[in-house]
Amino acid sequence: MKMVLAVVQDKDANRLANKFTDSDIRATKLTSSGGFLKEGNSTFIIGIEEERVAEVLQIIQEITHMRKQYLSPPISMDFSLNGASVYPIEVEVGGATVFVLPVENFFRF
Ligand code: 2BA
Repeated sequence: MKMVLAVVQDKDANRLANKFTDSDIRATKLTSSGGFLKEGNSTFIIGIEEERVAEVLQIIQEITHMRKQYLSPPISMDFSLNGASVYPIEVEVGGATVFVLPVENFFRF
């Protein structure tokens, strides 16, 4: 068995959860937030047989989309700053950030 951990954007999270249900893939959705943007995202925990990992990855890839987001720099009172430094910074947010981990034991009580 493997554990897939997938950090995805909130915009894709409901569609991804529905697709997992339709595909008979058990998943847990956690509310999370990115350390860099400090904005909400969703983290899925999926315990899955090794032979179905490729299927899980394919679903994640199919549903999630990379998007551009803008990070506003903090407002500075230092008017000597170069004007360019006050513009928002563009970042490309995945898609999905995915980890596949080995599972030593799996219990359901
Ligand atoms: P955030 O940490 O909010 O990062 C959002 C996006 O900001 C990242 O997209 C990346 O394009 C950019 N970014 C992150 N850290 C940066 C830095 N130090 N300098 C410049 N740009 C930076 P993604 O790489 O697609 O990551 C999306 C979200 O996935 C992250 O949200 C975080 O929640 C998670 N994530 C990404 N890499 C991770 C890792 N190695 N471990 C755990 N979570 C990770």
